[in-house]
Amino acid sequence: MAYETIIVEVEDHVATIKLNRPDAMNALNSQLLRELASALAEADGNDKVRCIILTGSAKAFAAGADIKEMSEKTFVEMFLSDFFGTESQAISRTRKPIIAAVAGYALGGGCELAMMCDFIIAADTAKFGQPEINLGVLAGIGGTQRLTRLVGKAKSMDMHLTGRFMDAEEAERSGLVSRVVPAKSLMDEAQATAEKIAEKSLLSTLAVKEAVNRAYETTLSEGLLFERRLFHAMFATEDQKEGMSAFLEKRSAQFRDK
Ligand code: CO8
Repeated sequence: MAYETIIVEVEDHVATIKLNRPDAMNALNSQLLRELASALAEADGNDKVRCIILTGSAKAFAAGADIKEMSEKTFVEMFLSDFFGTESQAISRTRKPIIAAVAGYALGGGCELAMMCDFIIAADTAKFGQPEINLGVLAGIGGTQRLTRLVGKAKSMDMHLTGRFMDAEEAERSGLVSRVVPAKSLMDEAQATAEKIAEKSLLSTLAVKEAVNRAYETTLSEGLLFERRLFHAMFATEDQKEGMSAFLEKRSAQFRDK
């Protein structure tokens, strides 16, 4: 499918989706989010793809929802269209792992989009923020919920109430990003990480994603049971036999997603 606001490339087993609205710092408008949801669904359904990278430009991952598109809207329009609701739910439904590779600004909806991914690798130039308060609104696609779970209440309140930006080093220290790399190696690092994930059994990969995400949705005892049952279920797969035999035979495993 042809897209206007994103660029999609598939290399080996990795689909890279690049946000591409350079004149607007990759601000997220309805078209971009629709296209992104569609590209993610395509990647999810493409048997060749085993991991997805979402990225922006050197200057901006995304500087937030498109303020020009939103500024004149009424409550009735926002509510009736469930503005960004369908698209953001579609993004979160992606089953394959998504790595956000973030350089430059990830603000407002841009920070929220990065947090919808499974983990964030940040360039040392990355700047995260939830500055919606400066516009007389607040985060609307998960910022108050996901940032709080990732960095805790104190820092989340600080970010949302002051609108200040967090640099990459603070973001790593706070648990928002999994690692920080020099800007020039961001995409190589993301690609190498995605390829490493792509080598695993897709069965375990999808199970890991479901189990970790379940930690946000349920009690500890239910989550532990869910994880244990998934672990038991893996023993119905050929990949479990292959993975454990390969270890014992001191060779690398050849997973077949069976
Ligand atoms: N929307 C639209 N256009 C934008 C946005 C944006 N969020 N951010 C930047 N741009 C545009 C600018 O208007 C400018 O365009 P032009 O050249 O036509 O004037 C161009 O990008 C370059 O921007 P700047 O000249 O401002 O570049 P600077 O380097 O001086 O500053 C910043 C870069 C710091 C990123 C600055 O542009 C900025 O502060 N941007 C806005 C950040 C912001 O407030 N983000 C939050 C937006 S609201 C939001 O995300 C809500 C999400 C929830 C939606 C929920 C729906 C249910």
